[in-house]
Amino acid sequence: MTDPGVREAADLLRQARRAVVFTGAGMSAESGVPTFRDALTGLWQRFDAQALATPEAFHDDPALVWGWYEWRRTAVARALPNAGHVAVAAIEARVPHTVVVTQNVDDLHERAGSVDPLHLHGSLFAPRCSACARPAPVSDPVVDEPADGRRVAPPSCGHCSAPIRPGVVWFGEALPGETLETAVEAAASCDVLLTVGTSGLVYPAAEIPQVAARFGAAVIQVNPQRTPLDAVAAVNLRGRAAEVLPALVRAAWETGRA
Ligand code: BJW
Repeated sequence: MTDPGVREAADLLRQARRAVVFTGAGMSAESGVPTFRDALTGLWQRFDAQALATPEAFHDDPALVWGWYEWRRTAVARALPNAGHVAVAAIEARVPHTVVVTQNVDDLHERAGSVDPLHLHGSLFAPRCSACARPAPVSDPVVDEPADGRRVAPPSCGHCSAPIRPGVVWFGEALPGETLETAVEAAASCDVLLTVGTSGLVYPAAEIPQVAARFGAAVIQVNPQRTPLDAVAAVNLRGRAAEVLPALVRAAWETGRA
C-alpha cells in the first residue's frame, strides 16, 4: 500500500501546472557522490569542506584546493545518475513548465535527461581563469586518480597566466545573477516545489523553497533527516531520493490514484 504522504505528494504533483524541483547534495548521494557535509576522506580528512570552498583557501593553497576539485570531478565522471535523477526527469516530462534548480556542481541531472537544469553553485566542468574569468579548457578526468586524492597545481590561463580556478560558487561569492533570478521567478510562480536532499542551510539558495511557500505553492520535501525546510513543507517524506522519488512517480502516474 502506498504511504499516505507519498499519495498526498503524488496528488499535488499530478495536479501541478508549474513545478520546481530544487535539489541538493543528497540527490546524488546514492550515486556515490558524498554530500557536502559528509566527513571528507583521504588527503582531505583533516579539512572541513566549508573551509576548502572559499576564495581564501584557493589563494592560500591553490594546489590543495585544485586537487580536491580534480578528485571530485573524477568521482563524478565515474558516477551514474541514480533512480532519483531519472524520476526527476520523468516529473519534468509530465508536469508542464517544470524547472529543475540544483545546488549541485555535478552533471547527473543532465545525464538522467533533465533539460537545462539551473546550476546555482556552478559546475565542476566549467573551470575559468581566476583573474580574467575567461573559460578554460576542461581536461579529461584522470583515469588513475588516487583514491586518497592528491595536491595538483592548477593550470595557468592561456591569456594572462593566472591560475585556473574551479567554476563553482564559493562562500562569500555572488551566485550567477541571471540563474538565481530565473530560479526565484520559477519558485514565485509555481504551484508545487519539490525539495530533495538539501540541508537548507546555505543562502541565498535556501530561500527558494521559502519563496515558493510564501507565494502559495505546496512544498514537498524528500530528506531522511529533519531540516529547517520542514517548517515550510506541506508534506515531509522522510527517505532517500532514489527510493522516494520513483515511488512518487509511480503513485502519481503509473498506478493512477493509488
Ligand atoms: C539525502 C540523502 C539521500 C543524504 N536522499 N537526501 C543569510 C544567512 C546566513 C548566512 C548567509 C546568508 N546569506 C549569505 C550567507 C553566507 C553564506 C551562507 O549561506 N553561509 C551558511 C553556511 C550560513 N552564503 C554565501 O556565502 C553565498 N554567497 C553569498 O551570499 O554572496 C553574497 C554576495 C553578494 C554579492 C557580491 C558578493 C557576495 C554563496 C554560497 C555558495 C555555496 N557553495 C557551496 C560549494 C560549491 C562548490 C563545491 O561543491 O565545492 O555549495 S557550499 C555547499 O553547500 C555547496 C552546496 O551546493 C551547498 C548546499 O549544501 P547541500 O546541497 O544542502 O548539501 P548538504 O551536505 O548540506 O546536505 C545534504 C542533505 O542531503 C542533508 O540534509 C542530508 O540529510 C540529505 N541526504 N542522503 C535524500 N540519499
